[in-house]
Amino acid sequence: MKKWIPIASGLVAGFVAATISFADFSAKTTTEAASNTKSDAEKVYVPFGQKDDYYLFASGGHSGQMFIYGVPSMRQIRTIPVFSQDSATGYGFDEHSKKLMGDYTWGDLHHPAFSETKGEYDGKYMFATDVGNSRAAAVNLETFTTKDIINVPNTSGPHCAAFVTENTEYMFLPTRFAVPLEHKYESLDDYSTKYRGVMSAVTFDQSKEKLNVAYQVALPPWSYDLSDAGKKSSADWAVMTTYNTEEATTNLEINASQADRDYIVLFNWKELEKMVKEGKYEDVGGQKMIFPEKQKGGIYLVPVAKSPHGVDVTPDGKHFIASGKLAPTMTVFSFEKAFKAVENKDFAGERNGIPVLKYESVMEREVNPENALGPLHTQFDDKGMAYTTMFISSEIVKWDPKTGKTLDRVPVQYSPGHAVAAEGDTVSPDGKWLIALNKIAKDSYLSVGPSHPESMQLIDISGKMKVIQSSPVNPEPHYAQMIKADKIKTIEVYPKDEKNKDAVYKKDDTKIVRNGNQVDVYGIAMRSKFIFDAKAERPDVIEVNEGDHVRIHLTNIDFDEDITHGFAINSYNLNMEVQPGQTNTMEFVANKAGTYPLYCTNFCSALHQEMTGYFLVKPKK
Ligand code: RUQ
Ligand code: CUA
Repeated sequence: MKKWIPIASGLVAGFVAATISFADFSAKTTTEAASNTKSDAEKVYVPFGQKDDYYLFASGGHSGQMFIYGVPSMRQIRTIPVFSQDSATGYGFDEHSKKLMGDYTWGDLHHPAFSETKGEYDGKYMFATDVGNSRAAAVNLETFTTKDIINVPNTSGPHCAAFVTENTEYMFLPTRFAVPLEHKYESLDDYSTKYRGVMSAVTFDQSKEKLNVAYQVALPPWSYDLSDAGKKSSADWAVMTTYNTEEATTNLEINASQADRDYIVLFNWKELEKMVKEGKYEDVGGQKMIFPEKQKGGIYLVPVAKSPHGVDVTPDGKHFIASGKLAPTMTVFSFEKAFKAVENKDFAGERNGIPVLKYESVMEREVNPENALGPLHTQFDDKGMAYTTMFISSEIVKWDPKTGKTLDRVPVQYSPGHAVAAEGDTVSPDGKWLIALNKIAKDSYLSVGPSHPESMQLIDISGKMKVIQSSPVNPEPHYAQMIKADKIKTIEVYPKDEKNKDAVYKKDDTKIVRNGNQVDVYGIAMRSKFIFDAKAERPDVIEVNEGDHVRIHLTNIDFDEDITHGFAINSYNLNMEVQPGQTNTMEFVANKAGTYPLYCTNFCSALHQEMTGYFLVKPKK
């Protein structure tokens, strides 16, 4: 396979035009594939009756969803709707999820992050942010459902998230786009003075399953790209990369790549927390906003080669590694050196009121693997070795952060953004499997027209790196995390909730209650019928008047794993799922008179086709 070298003169052009020379790769024919050694095939083959060792949670990008795969089989198991409507599960149609989604119907989900305990994934929750509509979400991993979504005020595009601290104290959401505080109108001529990049510290209350913005920091009007929380000795700290410190307001492609250096923002969240406790903040639209130019301490800048992208903390928490994007360099920085520089006030001046640490004082080594271009993100194995994606030269480079020595490299097809190793960003990576999350899949799968899926290539890292499996994935895996399968403890059925006023578990308790033009249906779904009012002549019929405000509460009383029911009303654009034991509510105005069949959308028994009824809407006159 020919190695791709950028033909465009500058690296900037190379990155932008990194649509790569595809000439030499085409999908292997079946015969060629058969020549794969049997052991490779065996490694990824999970026979029927056995299960995968890992769950992979992949970001679904602008699909607004999260995709769940098994590893090593690379078979997709589930899609979790988070920021977008999903008629398969009724997400965005039933009351709870409609409320969560508010006025939005889509999202751009980046960077899923597991909740952590002592720096290890604990398998309880998954968090993610929405770059498209500036939200954050929490997904419960007992049920694989979205439990909370918040709009994050004062921010635009929290791309640089979510990365949680060692014990899920916070996740930090710095933003990609600078905007004036409170989203006010301000001329772009006043960009440098009126615009801000805001970092939000978000907490999650597990008992209430609620997210909350604890405080915010008004950072300079730069773009914040990626972040990572410290570990062990650096656990109180977090780091994030910036670009466009030029404060360009147009043609960023060129104007944001002028300066030779941008910065890593280094902050101590314990210090910031203390400032908030001491009242050292201002109220901005109801948020506690820290202004670093007024409240000194806790935030520092570390110069780094221009327009960095990823920044990753090593498993031992001693170093952070910035990846160049436009500079072909991984820069290893030392937390210890940074702490010393902070302590000794070893500053090289200030930028926007924030002290700048001296590059030489904090930098430990610059690593430039030969011909490797476009380093973006780094993951780790159990020996502390680093695996960095090379977007432009389309490969993964394995190297030793302690020596900078290149140890191995493997080409991938093509243009990897992130990569993910098994538990690869925890304090104890497993040292098993690495998956390259490739932006371009050209030639890898059967063609589906001009646009292709993205590709995830499974790499065996137990010896010399080798790609041994590849799986298409829908747009767009910005990042993924891989967790040991036995850490996830799902429930089989929703437990009875006698306190839930909407729930009905006995046929005799079903009823239709009218209050003025408000109609509440307390019904049951079971194999293979709906019962809305057991005492009625036709228990599976709901009759209302045109204009009535209708709430249909349905409880699935099949306490039997996987016996899920759907509930749709023909031509009313409504569908929701009621999982085993679950109570779900659908709310709408019956604004169309007529006769509308209702039916179960999930094939649940041999008599599923019989699981129907009628929704009758009497015309006004
Ligand atoms: S970014 S390809 Cu949305 Cu994580 Cu680096
Ligand atoms: Cu219930 Cu089909």
